[in-house]
Amino acid sequence: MARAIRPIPELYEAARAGERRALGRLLTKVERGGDEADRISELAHPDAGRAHIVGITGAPGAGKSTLVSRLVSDLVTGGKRPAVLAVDPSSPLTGGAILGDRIRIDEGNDPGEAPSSFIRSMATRGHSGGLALAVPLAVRLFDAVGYDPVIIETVGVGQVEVDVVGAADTAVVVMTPGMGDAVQANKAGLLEVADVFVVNKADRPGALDVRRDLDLMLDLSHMTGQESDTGYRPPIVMASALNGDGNDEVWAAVDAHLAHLDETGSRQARRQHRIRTEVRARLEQAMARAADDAMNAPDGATWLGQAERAEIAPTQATQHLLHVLLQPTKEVPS
Ligand SMILES: Nc1nc2c(ncn2[C@@H]2O[C@H](COP(=O)(O)OP(=O)(O)O)[C@@H](O)[C@H]2O)c(=O)[nH]1
Ligand SMILES: [Mg+2]
Repeated sequence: MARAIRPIPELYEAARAGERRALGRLLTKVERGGDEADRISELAHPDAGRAHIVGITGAPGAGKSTLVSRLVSDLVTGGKRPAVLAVDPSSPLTGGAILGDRIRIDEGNDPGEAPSSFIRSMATRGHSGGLALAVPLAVRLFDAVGYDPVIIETVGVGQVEVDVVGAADTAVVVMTPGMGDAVQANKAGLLEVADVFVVNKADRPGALDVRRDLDLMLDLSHMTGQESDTGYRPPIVMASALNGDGNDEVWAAVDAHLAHLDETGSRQARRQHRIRTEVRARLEQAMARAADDAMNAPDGATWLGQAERAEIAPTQATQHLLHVLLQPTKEVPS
């Protein structure tokens, strides 16, 4: 029996009323991108803007999922409604899905129950640059339907992850002993984006060395970090996510950073930076699509053919193609 297809505004209202399945459907559309995703963005936009957006990154195996799952339980106990977006740029099958199942089981949520937390893993499914569009939109949706905080967990410490996490209100970088993590983090540019450092697996030998290395690097780089101009130095919190030690301190540091953002007015600056980054990513994607269209358009193909036969220089073909590309074909929506 075919199930009725619910229109997007109806799904959105259901998600706002707490229906998990409706939110899940919307997130699937967000992940797919395109017109439906744009529609969701426009619906969610007026209702969003309240949630504290927290990014968590660190090398695979650092204990991010363990930590996040603990934090989520604590937040729910404290009366919050956290959402987690586990971002994996490479694979559609991530630990995020496993984490989600684990937390759902822990909480005993059933589909009809008002959700106190929501965990979703997201992959690009082969679309490069897709995350740059899908992540901010998924975060906006979580925010709009009432989740706060919205936690973004990444799988690794590549450029994509650094970008994603660096765009959060609060960026948490998780390190562990014995992996040369402090040096790696420095290389990956994490010192610049981190607002809170967590040295996890503090139950293992070498944790204090990581702390010392980090401290030293922060000294040398003369307090880099996004808030350095406001005199903020990212704190280093020792934790053992596995047995829960230091988890309260981790969240206290995250909260303290948010308070700092609010005091200094930097939260608005972060929001603007995020919007700018999202608009740029959308523009770049639209331009890339337009470039392909221009090369396939009859006029464009003619110029391209001439360049291919070396009758004109590629630069000349490009100039002509730019004209084709910039032909106004679509009306600008009001
Ligand atoms: N000894 C120790 N192991 C931990 C701690 N936190 C996580 N782990 C273990 O480290 C492994 C990787 O954890 P996971 O949360 O999946 O890491 P992720 O890849 O960063 O998400 C798992 O086997 C965890 O049980 C900790 O504080 N101490
Ligand atoms: Mg994980």
